[in-house]
This record gives sequence, structure tokens and C-alpha cells, in this order.
Amino acid sequence: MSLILTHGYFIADDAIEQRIMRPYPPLGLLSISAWLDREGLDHHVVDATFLDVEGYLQRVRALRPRMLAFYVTLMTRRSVLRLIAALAGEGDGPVMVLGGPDVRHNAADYLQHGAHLLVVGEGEQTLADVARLSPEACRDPAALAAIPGLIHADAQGRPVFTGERQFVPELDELPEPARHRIDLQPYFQAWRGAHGQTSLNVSTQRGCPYKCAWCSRAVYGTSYRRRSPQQVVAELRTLVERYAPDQFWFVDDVFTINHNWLAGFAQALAAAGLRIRYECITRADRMNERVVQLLAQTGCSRVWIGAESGSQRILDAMKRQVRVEQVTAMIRAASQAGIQTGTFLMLGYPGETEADIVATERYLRQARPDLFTVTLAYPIRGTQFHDLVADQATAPPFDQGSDRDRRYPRTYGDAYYRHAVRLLTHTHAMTTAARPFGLRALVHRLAWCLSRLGMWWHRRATPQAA
Ligand code: B12
Ligand code: SF4
Repeated sequence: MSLILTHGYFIADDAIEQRIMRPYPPLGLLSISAWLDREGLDHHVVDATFLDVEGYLQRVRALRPRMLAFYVTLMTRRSVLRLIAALAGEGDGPVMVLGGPDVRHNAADYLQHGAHLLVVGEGEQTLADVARLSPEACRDPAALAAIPGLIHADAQGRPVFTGERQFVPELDELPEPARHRIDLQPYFQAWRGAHGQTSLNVSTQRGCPYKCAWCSRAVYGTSYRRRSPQQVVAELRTLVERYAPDQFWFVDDVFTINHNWLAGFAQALAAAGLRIRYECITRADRMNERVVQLLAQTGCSRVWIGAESGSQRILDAMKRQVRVEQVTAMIRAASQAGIQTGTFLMLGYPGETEADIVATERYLRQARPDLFTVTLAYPIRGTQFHDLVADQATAPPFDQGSDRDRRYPRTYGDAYYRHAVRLLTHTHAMTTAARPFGLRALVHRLAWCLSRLGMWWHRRATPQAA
């Protein structure tokens, strides 16, 4: 009878990822696994990513779990709930524990759908305490009350929170994620097949002190902690020696938030004689010319700079605390330093009108990032954005969808935004075309005109917004 750390992400079911094919190991689970190892707590890690559901269920059942601990995000919610239903068994089945960003603000729903315990926030210490409990103690409110960071149900099924768990004060105390516990070869094969190179994810920071209105900070709140540059470089060196990845992906929320840290990282890499290539995400207001130089010097090959909108009015409504000109300037500066650039865009935020979308398009033309992604805004529970539209929003039943399916009255109808997304795609293709007057650029120009026409047409169909 064992404890299993696992998740509900099956890459075969993810049509978008099939196209992108940039899979990464579940870092949070592997970090918890390493912590349990250090505490001498026996467990298994079952990585669902490259399995099919049948193969996954067989593997889990063969381990005869007494406790199943799932990582869950809004994207894997439905899958995890199905796995719980399939694995619950008769009578005293395994204790179902859930952790990750989706549990804090959906506690009552998860408890009603088969979860016994929810780990809120950082998982290492809390799950270690839970792992030490007997199955009977997992159902005993008095035993659970002694473990901060947990939510369980009272006799009426209502959530009971045992209180916030203090974060691990020094991230250097965390052991290196237990990557050896899962098979990394399918990840590398997928990467090689799609991109001819491999990549591994690494975390150097936890938390973000900013308060963007749509961003979920259910795990780390507005805290900010960072590992020492020396410890990060030691982990990178181990990974290079063990797996020789072609590049790294720093999963940190704002990689350049602390300029002294970045300078220390550059020094530590140089002192270790380590040359790496990496990709990261950051904010334009935490960049300047020197930061761009440090990024280039430390091997940053691609930087994603959050934009979300090219309209200052919408950025302010989102509480992004950044100016459009800063984002444009930093994308240009990074490009000039030879770093590939990417930017994230969001359409349909409350209050956004066509004038704002036109401003976003203008930003895309002026900044000319190499890559961009565009998302239709959706309110995640626990965010200010969610609270703003909660009164008017409708959502499918909890186990049938996710926050992405939550509907609220956007300025225009769905068809309008489909054209607006295409408009941005064609704008980007036109402005980054190698030959601005070549056939490809011309085709995009024509398609751009059709998208604009489509926007106009569907705007007319939304009388209140026209
Ligand atoms: C990297 C990342 C990605 C990468 C994923 C690649 C990868 N695997 O590395 C990419 C860019 C692809 C991505 C995509 C998306 N992401 Co993302 N992503 C992140 C990010 C920035 C870091 C995740 C990470 O590795 N953290 C480091 C580890 C150490 O932390 P952790 O995973 O949170 O684990 C800790 C706790 O959660 C807990 N825990 C974790 N697992 C478990 C398990 C158990 C049993 C327990 C008890 C506890 C526990 O303990 C861990 C250690 O303390 C987070 C934000 C963040 N800062 O965490 C968002 C985040 C997870 N993503 C989010 C979202 C919304 C998305 C997208 C839906 C965005 C979109 N396109 O609309 C997509 C969905 C993709 C998909 N198919 O699932 C949200 C999730 C919100 C929610 N309520 O579920 C987050 C929180 C961002 C945000 N602030 O809003 N993402
Ligand atoms: S969007 Fe980025 S900068 Fe804003 S709060 Fe979230 S992690 Fe922080």
C-alpha cells in the first residue's frame, strides 16, 4: 500500500500541445517528491503525460495506493475528477489529496467531487505531514486540525481550513526536484522530434509581488523568494551533466525582477564556466538596457515580455502597472541584442472596445516581437477579474468545464473576437514577413482586410457596442 504523487495531464488529449509539442515534467510534484525523499517518506510518482488513461489506471492500481495525491490546474480539473471517480474504489478506497493552483478557490466543489483533503499553497511541508498520517487519521478532524495548509470537509461537507502554512523561508533549503523519479526520455524524444533539440524546466523563484487583475496567485500569493544564484547554477550543472539538454526554460513569473540577482547569476555562471541557453518570462518595467545585456550574456535565447494589451486604458484596468511604450521599447532592445522575443496578448477584457483592439494591433506592428500568443480573457476564481464579472458570469457544472468556459458579457460577440484574433495573426505575419511585398505578405494583407471586414460586420450585430 503506497502513497502516489500524480497528475491528470495526458498529452495525447491536448490538441494544442500536439501542435506545439513543448512538454515539460511536472516540476511541483517532483519538488514535493524530493522533499518526501529527504524526510524518509516512501512514495511513488506516476507521470500521466505520455500514458493513455487505461495504461495509467493499470499502473496506479498495481501500486495499491492508500493515498493518491494529485496536482491540479484549471486545465486538468475534469481529467483529475474522472481519475478520482475511477480510482475511488468501494468502501475505504485511497485517500484523495489534491494540491496545486486550482484548489484554494474551488475547495467546496472539489470536496463534493471526491477529494478528501486539499493542500493549499506550497505543497512540500503540508504533504509530508499528511503522508505521515494513517488512513484513519486522514478522516479525523482533530488530527487534521494540527496540520496547517489543509482544507477538509466537516460532517455537513462544508470546507474547513486549518490555516495558512508558512512558506519554506529559504528556497535554498529545497532539495533539487526528483527528476530521476520519472522517465524523461519521452519528453526529450517529443522535443527532438518536433524541434531537433531538448529542453528542461527549472524554477529559481517563487511568487510574484504584482497584482495583475486576471492572474491567479493561489499558490504563492504575493510573496517573492529566490534561490541563490550559486544553487541555481549548481542545479543547472547537474542537469547538463546528467541530461545534456540543449536549453532550459525558467518557469519563474518575472525572471528579471531582481537586477542584483541577475548580475549574481551572470557571475555564478561565469565562475562555474557554464554556458547555457534558456528561455524566460518577464515584465518590461523590470528591464532596462543593462538587464538586456545580462540576459544576452547569461544565454537567454528567447524572452517573453508580458503585454496583454496595446491600450494603456486596458492595461490600467488590468492593474498591470506597466506602460505600452516600455513594453515596445524592451521588445526592441531585446531583439537588437539578438534575443528572440515573444509577447502575450489578451482580447475581450471587460471594457475593451474596438479602439483598444486597434491600439493592440498598433503595438504589435511597432514592437515587432518574433512570436506572440493571443488568449480570449477568462476569469479565474480568486482573481479580481473574476470578482468584477462574477454577478453576470455563467459557468458549466464544476466537473464539466473550467474557468476557461466561464462566460461573461463581453463587449462584442464570439464571432467578432474570432476575426479580431485573426486580424492580430495577419498583422504579425505581415510585419514580420521577410519580404514585405512578397506573395506571403500579400496573402496576409488580403486576409487582414477580410478580418477587418468581419469585425465590422459582427460589431454591427452587437447593437449596444456598435
Ligand atoms: C510554467 C507554467 C506554464 C507552462 C507549463 C510548462 C511546464 N510544465 O512547465 C505553460 C507556458 C505551457 C503554461 C500554460 C498554461 N498555464 Co501555466 N503556469 C506556469 C507557471 C508560470 C509555473 C508552473 C511551475 O512550474 N511552477 C513551479 C512549481 C514548483 O510550483 P507549482 O507547480 O505551483 O507547485 C507547487 C504547488 O502548486 C503545490 N503542488 C503542486 N503539485 C502538487 C501536488 C500535490 C499532490 C500537492 C499536495 C501540492 C502540489 O506544491 C508545489 C511546490 O510547492 C504557473 C504560475 C506559477 N508561478 O506557478 C502558471 C499556471 C500554473 N498556469 C496557469 C494557466 C491558467 C495556464 C494556461 C491555461 C494559460 C492559457 N493558455 O490560458 C495554460 C494551460 C496549459 C495546459 N495545457 O495545461 C495558471 C493556473 C491557474 C489555475 N487556477 O489552475 C497558473 C497558476 C498561472 C496564473 N498565475 O494564473 N503554464
Ligand atoms: S501576470 Fe505576471 S506580473 Fe502579473 S501578477 Fe501574474 S505573475 Fe505577476
